[in-house]
Amino acid sequence: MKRRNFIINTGIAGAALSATPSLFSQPILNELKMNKSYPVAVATWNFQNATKMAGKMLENGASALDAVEKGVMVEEANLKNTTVGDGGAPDRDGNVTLDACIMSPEGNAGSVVYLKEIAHPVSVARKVMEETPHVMLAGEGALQFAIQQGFQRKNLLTEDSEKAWKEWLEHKEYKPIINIENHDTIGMLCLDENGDIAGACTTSGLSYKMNGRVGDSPIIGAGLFLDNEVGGAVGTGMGEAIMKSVGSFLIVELMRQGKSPQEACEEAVMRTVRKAPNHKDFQVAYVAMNKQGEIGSYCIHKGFSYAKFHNGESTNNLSLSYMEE
Ligand code: SD4
Repeated sequence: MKRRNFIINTGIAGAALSATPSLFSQPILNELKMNKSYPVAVATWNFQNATKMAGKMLENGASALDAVEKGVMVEEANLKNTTVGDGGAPDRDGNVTLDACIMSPEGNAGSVVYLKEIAHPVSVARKVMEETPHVMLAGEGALQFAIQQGFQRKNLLTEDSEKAWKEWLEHKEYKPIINIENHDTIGMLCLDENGDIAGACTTSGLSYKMNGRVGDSPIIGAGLFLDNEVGGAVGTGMGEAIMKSVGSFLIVELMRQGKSPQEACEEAVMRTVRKAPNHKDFQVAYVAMNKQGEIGSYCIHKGFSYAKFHNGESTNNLSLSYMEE
C-alpha cells in the first residue's frame, strides 16, 4: 500500500485533520478530508434514506452506535417497506412479529425476537444491550420490557399489509420469493469519525412465515456480527441458510485472517451454496466492511445491491457481484 493510502486508510488522516495547519498545508488537509475512507454508512438493499440519515449524523460527529440505530429506524418507520418494522408483512396467522439486533464497538450486543406491537425493535434491542444483563429478549417478555422502557404499543398491521395477507390466504402458498421486490431486511454498518464500527439489523422476517419463526436478523453472528479490531458484516435473504453457516461471524473471522471484505463475503456465500442443493431457490446476500472502510458484497443471485453514504455522497445500487443468474 502506498504511504499516502496507508495514512488515509488507517485513520492517521483523522489525526492529521485535527493537527495544526503549520504541520499540513490547507490543500493537503482538504485532500486528506476528501479521500478519507470514513465516516461511512453502508446498508443492505437500496435503503438510501437510511444510509443518508446515518451518514449525515456521522459527518456531524455522531457515534457509530447512534448513527446505525437512527439509520435503520428510517426503514422501520417506512410503511411502504413491507419487510421491516411498522407495516411489515405478518406471519401466516396475521401477527406482525419483528426481529432486530444491534452491536456496539465495545462488542456489546442486544437483540429482540418475535416482538409485537413496537414500531422500533432496534431501539428495544439497544435498551436490552444497555439496560439489562442479557443479550436477547423474546416475545411477551420483550414486549413487557419495551413497555417498561416507555415504548408505545401500536398496531403494526397496516390496511395494505392486511389486504395482501388476506389475498395470500386464498392460496396459502408458502414460497419465499428471491429478492422480495427490492426492499427487504435492513442490515447496516457504520464506521464513525474515530474509526469505530457499530451495526444493526432489523426485519419483520419472511412474509407469511410460520407463527413463532425467528430468522437470522436478530441472531448475533448470523444476521450481524462485528469486531472493532477487524470490521463487520450483515446478511439478508433466507435466514435459515444464514443461521446454518453463522454467516456474518464467518465473514468477520475470515477478514481477521487476512481476507478482504469482498473475498470474505464470497467465501461465506460459497459455503452455503456448497451445502444447500436447493440454493437456486433462495437468496443469501452479505455486505461487509473492514476497519479501513473497505466494503465488499456478494450474493447467490443477481438482484441484490447495497447503499452507501460517504463523503457527503449517497449511492444506491452498488455491488452487482453475484454467483449466478
Ligand atoms: C429473515 N433474513 O428473517 C430475514 C429476511 C430477509 O431477505 O432478509 N429477507 O430470514
